[in-house]
Amino acid sequence: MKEKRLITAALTYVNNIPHVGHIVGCHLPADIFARFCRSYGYDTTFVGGSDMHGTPSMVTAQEIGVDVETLTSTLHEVHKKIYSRLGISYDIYSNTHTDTHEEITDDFFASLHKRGYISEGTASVFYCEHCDTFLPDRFVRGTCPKCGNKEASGDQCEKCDSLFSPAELIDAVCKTCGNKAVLKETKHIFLSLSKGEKMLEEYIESRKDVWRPHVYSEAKKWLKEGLKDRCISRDIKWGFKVPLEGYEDKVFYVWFDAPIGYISITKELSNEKYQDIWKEKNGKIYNFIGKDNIQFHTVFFPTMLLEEGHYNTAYNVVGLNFLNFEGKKFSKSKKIGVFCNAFLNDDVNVDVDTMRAYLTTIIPENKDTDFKWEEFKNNCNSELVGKFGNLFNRTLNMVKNYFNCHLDTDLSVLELGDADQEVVRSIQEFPAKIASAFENVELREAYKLIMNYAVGCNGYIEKSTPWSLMKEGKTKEAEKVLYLALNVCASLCIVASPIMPDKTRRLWQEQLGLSGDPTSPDFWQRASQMNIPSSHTIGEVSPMFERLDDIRLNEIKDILSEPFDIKEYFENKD
Ligand code: B3M
Ligand code: ZN
Repeated sequence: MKEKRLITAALTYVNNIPHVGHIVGCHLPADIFARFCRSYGYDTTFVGGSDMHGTPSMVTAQEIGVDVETLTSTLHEVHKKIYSRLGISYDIYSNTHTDTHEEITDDFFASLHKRGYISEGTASVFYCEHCDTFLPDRFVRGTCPKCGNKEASGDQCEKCDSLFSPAELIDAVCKTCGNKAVLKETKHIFLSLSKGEKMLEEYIESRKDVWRPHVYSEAKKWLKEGLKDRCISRDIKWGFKVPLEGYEDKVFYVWFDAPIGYISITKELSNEKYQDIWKEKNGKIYNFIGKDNIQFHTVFFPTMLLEEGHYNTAYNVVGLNFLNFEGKKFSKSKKIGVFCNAFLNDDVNVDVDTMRAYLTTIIPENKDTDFKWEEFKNNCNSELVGKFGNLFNRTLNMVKNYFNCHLDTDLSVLELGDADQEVVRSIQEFPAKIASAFENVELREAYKLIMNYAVGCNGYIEKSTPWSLMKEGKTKEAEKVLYLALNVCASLCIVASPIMPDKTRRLWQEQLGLSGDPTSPDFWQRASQMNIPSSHTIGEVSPMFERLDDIRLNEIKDILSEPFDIKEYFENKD
């Protein structure tokens, strides 16, 4: 039976639209991995969605003057469209404001309550007397107790990544009106994390060899500090109401319901998959997340799952680092970055796979990385055009020019010299090496190997000089070289398809003239075989990748550097 895999990408807040940092730090790596898994033959499910609740959306809604429900449901559709345009192959992209999600969240809570993991107590919450309202964490600003950053929000500091309780925040003010924020006692519900500590420790230990070292060590660090009970209700209006008497005016803390979204979105896709993967624990779960979410995915959520007792936990938590832009932090207000709103236009003139290929080279797998336009151009010109595309182009063109698009080769009776044998060996060996890089979620390494594979075959053509063979009348020899090179091209289409799904499908079908689709499930096994029939006619030949000069690069830059004006978007929407 096929191994089942559920791949999740962090559920994005919909308080704005994604920039390229969100894509490269989560959606794209999850997608490449999911595409690989499907192709390799795993029974793969890839789920994602929008994190609708929480205060980030409330802050934006207030700023631009729309209600939070309209804001989130509209932006949810915008996100969905952008991911689909970027080839992110979600089996479902839903959100956390659905009936299914509310039902599962309520059941989850009831079960935790029944099992004795929920307690009632009081918490000191910021209150603004001027605005006459409780202030959620993001509506409060103050000085971080750990690093002194003056722009910390109520419960976390973006500068030093620490989380703290509101009482620890220094000189708190209301973000809306700037007046002093005071702490007020109100009653709340708490999740006991300490009761689950033992189970969590065993779980984290069991993941030691699978999680990346920085993920594992961060989980251990939190464990060592000791798990404090965590308040899971909030005095705000946006979110799911806490289903407990006396708490009717409170909603669940966003980080309580959001990760349960992975479960409910799976169920929304298919009840069978939900039962199988989450309940029967058949299969491996992979969570792709940014580094600021590691604590929630290695400590908070697993403890919830272990205490609830009926659900599967993640096999791997793939924690990714951050992407900077030309050495600076992404910033909409300073127009620093690459924004994705351009992809909302159906006719945007930017090649998606060229972008995906470059982004793959800067996936922040082990450390923060940098987006650089110059590198984008170089990757396009020297890797995609110069290596990968060049191999297809020259091979196909020679088949067209020397053999009128048709090869008749019987490999079984051909005499293979050393160079031929080496290229045959590369077809047998490279796909397995590339698969193992994908399998370990080393996607940059996979990309490098793919390029090396293409370079190896370019070298073979250089060495074998089919053009001279033709001049010397050694037609059969030349045909053999081209036949082997064509097979490398076919194999490359399969192994590169998780990264460049559109280009590889088109190369396979339109240019190599092969049937089937290299991006479809279970195709990978063909990557180490000879896919070109002994009597074969190729398709239309044309360059698949466009060389970028500075003029074209600047055009692309202009298209993608335009920040999204959310206020204007909502004003002009209807
Ligand atoms: N929405 C944080 C973020 O978008 C949060 C992730 C939830 S994953 C369950 O970065
Ligand atoms: Zn106020």
